[in-house]
Amino acid sequence: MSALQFQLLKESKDSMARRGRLTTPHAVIETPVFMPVGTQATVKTLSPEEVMQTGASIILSNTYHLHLRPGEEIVREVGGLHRFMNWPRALLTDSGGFQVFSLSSTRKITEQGVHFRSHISGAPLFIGPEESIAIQNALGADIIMAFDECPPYPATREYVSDSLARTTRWAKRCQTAHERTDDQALFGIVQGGMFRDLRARAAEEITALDFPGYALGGLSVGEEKPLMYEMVEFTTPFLPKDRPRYLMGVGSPDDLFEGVLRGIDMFDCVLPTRIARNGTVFTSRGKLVLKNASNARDYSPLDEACDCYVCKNYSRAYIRHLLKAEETFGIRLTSYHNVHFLVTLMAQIRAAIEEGRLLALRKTFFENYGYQVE
Ligand code: PRF
Ligand code: ZN
Repeated sequence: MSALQFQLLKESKDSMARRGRLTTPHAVIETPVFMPVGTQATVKTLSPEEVMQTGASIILSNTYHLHLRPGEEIVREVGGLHRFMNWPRALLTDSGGFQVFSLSSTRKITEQGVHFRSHISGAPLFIGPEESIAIQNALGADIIMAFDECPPYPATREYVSDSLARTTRWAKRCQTAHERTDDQALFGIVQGGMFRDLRARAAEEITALDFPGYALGGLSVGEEKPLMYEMVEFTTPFLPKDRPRYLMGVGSPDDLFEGVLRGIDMFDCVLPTRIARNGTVFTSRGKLVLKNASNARDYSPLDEACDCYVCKNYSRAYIRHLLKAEETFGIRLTSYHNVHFLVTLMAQIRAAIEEGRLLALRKTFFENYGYQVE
């Protein structure tokens, strides 16, 4: 029994969108899917029961953070990450490659791996492909990621070319190091920066290694959105149709539509929980900044079109008051609503793919949300 099955249920006729089903040891995941981020083994401010009530079936967590604190040995000892955080559904861990670059200081990259300093203690540390996989095997997520390098943007083609060659060599070492093939699926990551030929080369090299799923890395790193969409559209045709495709670190409402239309099945993003902690919520009519004075006497829900627990029970005025008073319940309510919003949007996208009306849904969504489509 392999750790992961992917069924392609339907392909759109008028776009590259796909409707699929991922079966993992802990959950059956309908795709396209949005994965809320639980960096430190918690989706910030929410209990696992609450995350489940939003409809989420899989959470992303981070190797880098859990290795630094509490350390994978503690997680392994109690029976793995699912039990440690009391989340019974599916988990995906990112490899640490990206976080080492975005969070730690004084990193040095060698063929062996990355030397860096902990952003918590300052201690010198090292993670390479073998270390990342050993940590991810100890954590026990359903899906684990290859250890890669995400080049900065902009970067020269020479840098990106050398970097992607190293990412391919690391990907092979990850496969060799991976010991829990029965219950953990290891995904490959396609890098290549913003260069089409390098994306093509990366996709060919990584798919030749035959992973059960493929991620697009190195996107949403500061480039303009049209360029990101162009790179996604160019790259997905190089990936096998019968494997899931994951666009890493991407997940605003517009990005979800644009990614799905270009053949992406999985997304993760800190956006819903991050903006929630600044008091901003997604609504069907665009983003709402709760602290604005216009909400002080607004007794309507965050979103009239939302049927979540928060929108059924609390007003904009009340939640604004909580945020202004720095009551933690306020950011719990905005976090819950925002995660529910993206998970529900994805369910609407899946239904639209099934019924052949994804482009129509996108048009009405953006007319209301305030963007102009076409
Ligand atoms: N690699 C890994 N994780 C990531 C990325 C990447 O390129 C990105 C880029 N958006 C987000 N998370 N391993
Ligand atoms: Zn709501």
